[in-house]
Amino acid sequence: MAVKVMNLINGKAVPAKSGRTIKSLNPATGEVIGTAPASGKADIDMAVEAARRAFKGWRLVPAPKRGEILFRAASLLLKDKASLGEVVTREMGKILSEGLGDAQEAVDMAYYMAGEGRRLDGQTVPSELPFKDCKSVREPLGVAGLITPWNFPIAIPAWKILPALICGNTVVLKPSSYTPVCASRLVDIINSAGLPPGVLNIVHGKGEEAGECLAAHQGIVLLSFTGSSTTGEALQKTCAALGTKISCEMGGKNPIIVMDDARLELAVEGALWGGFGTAGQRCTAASRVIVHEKIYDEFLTMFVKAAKKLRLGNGLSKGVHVGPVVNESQMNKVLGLIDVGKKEGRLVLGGSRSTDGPLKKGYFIEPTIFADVMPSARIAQEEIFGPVVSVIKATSLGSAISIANYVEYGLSAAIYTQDVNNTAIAERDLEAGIVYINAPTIGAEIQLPFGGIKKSGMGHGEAGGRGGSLDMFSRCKVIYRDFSGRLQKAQID
Ligand code: UN1
Repeated sequence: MAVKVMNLINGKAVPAKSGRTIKSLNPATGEVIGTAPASGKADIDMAVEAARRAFKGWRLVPAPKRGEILFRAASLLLKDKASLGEVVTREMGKILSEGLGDAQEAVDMAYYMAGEGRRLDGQTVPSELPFKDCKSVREPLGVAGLITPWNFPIAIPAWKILPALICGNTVVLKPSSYTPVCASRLVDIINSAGLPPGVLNIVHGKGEEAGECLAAHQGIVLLSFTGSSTTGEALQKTCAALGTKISCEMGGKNPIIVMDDARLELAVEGALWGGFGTAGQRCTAASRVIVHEKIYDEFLTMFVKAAKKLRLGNGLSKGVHVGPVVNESQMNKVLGLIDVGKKEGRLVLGGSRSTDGPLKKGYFIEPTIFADVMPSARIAQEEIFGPVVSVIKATSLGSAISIANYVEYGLSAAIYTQDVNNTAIAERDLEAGIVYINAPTIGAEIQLPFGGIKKSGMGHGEAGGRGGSLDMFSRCKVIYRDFSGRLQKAQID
C-alpha cells in the first residue's frame, strides 16, 4: 500500500500549500510506494521561518543534552533498522543487504554525533600578555539547508542532519524527490527522540522548485548539498551571490589501479563490488579499472567471468547481486552512455537493458564492461552512475596514476598491489579525497571526513568530525579576556 508522506514543519505534518504531490515508485516493479508533497516557495518559507524561531532555543540547549536526544535517536534507528533497510530497497532499488547498510550508517552517525555532544572542543592557548587569556569555542551557525540525493536515501541525510543538530543548528531538509519515503522515515524517527518542534523540518519536492528556493533563501546561513556536479556548481553561484556558506559533495570517476603484483582474485572481487555494487549508483563507484599490461589479459578474463555470474533482480529477493537503476530517466541516461561506449571501447559484457521475465517492469541494466578504453574516451571521463566499468591498460605505476588523475573528478581512488613502495607512491600522488589500498573505491566509514577534490567536492567533507561535518556546521568564535584592569596592547606592549 502506498504511503502518504507529508512535509514536517514546526513539528506538524502538512501537505504542500499548492496541494500538488509527486509519486515515488519502486524501480524493480514500477509499483507506486508513496506520494509526497510537491512543495514550492511558500512551503520552504514556512519551514525556514520555523527553523529560525526554533534556533533561538536550540542553540542554548547544552550540547551534552542535545547529545542525549541523538543517543535516543540512535537506538530508535537501530530498532527500526530492518524496516528502514527494506524501505531503502523498495524505494531506490539497491539490494537488501545494502539497504540495511544504508540504515546502519545512520545508526553509526547518530551514536558518533551523540558522543560529540560531550566533546565539541575549541582551543585554549596562552596569551602573549600577562593577565589575559585566549580561547576559541564552537558555535552553531543558524538554519542549515540540506539537499540530499537518492542513492543513499537514509545515510546521506543522516550524515548532514546529525552533525548539524549536535552543533546547535536547526535544519530544513529537502531530500531527493525520488526517495521521499526514506527521508521522512528518518526525520520522523529522529524527531521522535525528543527534538523540540521546528528544530528538524523536512520539505519534499523537486530540486528545480523546492531545492532552488531553499538554496536561494536568505534565511539559511549554510547549504550542504550532495548530488551532481552540474547542480552543485549552479548552487555555488546562487550561494556566492547571497554570501551563504556552502559545501558540495558531487560526482566521481573513481579508478581502481591493479598492479602486476596484485592478488588478482582480490582485485577482481574489489572491482566487482566497486563497479556493480548499488548498480554503480555511488559517487564513489569504481567506474574505471586501470590494469598493468603484464596482467591485463588475465585480469580481464577473470573479471568478465566473475561479472557474468552476477544476478540481476529485485533487491528484496534472495541471491540477487545487482538491483535496478533508480528510474526510467536515469536508465535512459546510462543506456545513452553505453551506446557512446560501444563506439569508443570493446564491449565485453552486458550493454543492454534486461527485461527477462520478472525484470520486465523494472529498470534493469546488465552489468556492462568495456575493455581497451582510452583514458580520454567519454565513458572514461564522464560519471555514468550505472553498472558500467571501463577497463584501461597502463604500462607502469606512473602511467596508471597519470591515467587515474586524468579526469575532472577526484573523490576516491584505489590500488591493488603487494608492494609497500607502490602503496606509498599511490597515497601521495593519487588526486582524490579518499584513497583505498587493497580495497575498492567504496566503503568509507563515518568517523572520517568523506569528500573529494577537483569537481568532486568543495567546502568541508561530509560525515567525519573535525575536518569534516563538525567544521561545516559550526564556527569557532575566539574570545580574549583581559583581567589586568588596564589597557594592554597586543604586538605593541
Ligand atoms: C557514495 O558513494 O555515494 O563509502 C556514498 C561508502 C558509503 C557511502 C558512499 N559509506 O561506500
